[in-house]
Amino acid sequence: MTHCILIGAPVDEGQRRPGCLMGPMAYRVAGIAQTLAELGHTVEDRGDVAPLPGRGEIHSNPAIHHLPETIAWTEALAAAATTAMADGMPVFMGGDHSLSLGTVAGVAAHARAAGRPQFVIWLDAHSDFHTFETSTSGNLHGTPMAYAAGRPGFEPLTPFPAPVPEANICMFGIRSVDPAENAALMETDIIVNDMRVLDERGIVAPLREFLDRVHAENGLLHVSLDVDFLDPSIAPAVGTTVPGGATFREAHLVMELLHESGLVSSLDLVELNPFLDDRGRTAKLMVDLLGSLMGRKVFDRPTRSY
Ligand code: HAR
Ligand code: MN
Ligand code: MN
Ligand code: MN
Repeated sequence: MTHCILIGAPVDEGQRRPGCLMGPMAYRVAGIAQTLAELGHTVEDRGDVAPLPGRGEIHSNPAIHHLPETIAWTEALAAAATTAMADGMPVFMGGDHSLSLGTVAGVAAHARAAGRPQFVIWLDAHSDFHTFETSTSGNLHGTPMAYAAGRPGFEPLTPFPAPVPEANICMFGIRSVDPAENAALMETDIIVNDMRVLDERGIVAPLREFLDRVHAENGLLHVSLDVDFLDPSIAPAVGTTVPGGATFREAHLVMELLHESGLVSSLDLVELNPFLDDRGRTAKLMVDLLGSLMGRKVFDRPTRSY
């Protein structure tokens, strides 16, 4: 039994298709709390985070937009994340992926204080490895992974409090990487399981390799699930669809393996844009995936023990 803490993060400023701000409400309407409660967990909905007003920060990269708002969200969400980590398992209901600038900062600060290594699984079509300096779109949802890894180039945001070691970061589902991100990733030890790797090896072996390390090092594991990890045919409600994503079964299998590991300590659900949805199917799928992550099984077979 887990104490699940729902935290709404109606962030819309990290990209240019309005609608992600409706994400938290769509998850509530889709029954996120009931799903968790039916699985035997306790649920506390802390409502939506409200950032302080931005302070007018500017950046020399003219493409960057909504910087003050993003900094305000980052500070507010980092604080909410650190607080929630002391009380249970936070589930951040986004909101676009720029919210992870704050959530990962907050959970990593908690991990450092607890003396445990932080690990991150990034389930996404995109690597989100731009800095404020390299982004050409100026959409800051394309930057949180680089911030969490401690890359320079995020001024005037405060430096990431406790950078996640590169080898503790594992990406799955990657199929859209900009040249600057590719060049930067090549210089790191981040594990990039792009679709080519998943086509060749399947999703189970690379995931278990990583989970075994989290377990061996007694780590805390943050999972960041971007809707566009999924194939657009099953998850249309996202502004940045990329063909060739995870199938329904692959996605549930990832969640089931994560559950079995018992290692997940915090979760982002990001990029849902309910305005683009088809009768709520993407919101419902995301809630179903959360159900698998939190222990729903189709058949109660004996599980692998860690
Ligand atoms: N790399 C592109 C950019 O920076 C696209 C980023 C899109 N990111 C998300 N989240 N949708 O993963 O603009
Ligand atoms: Mn705007
Ligand atoms: Mn993303
Ligand atoms: Mn993405």
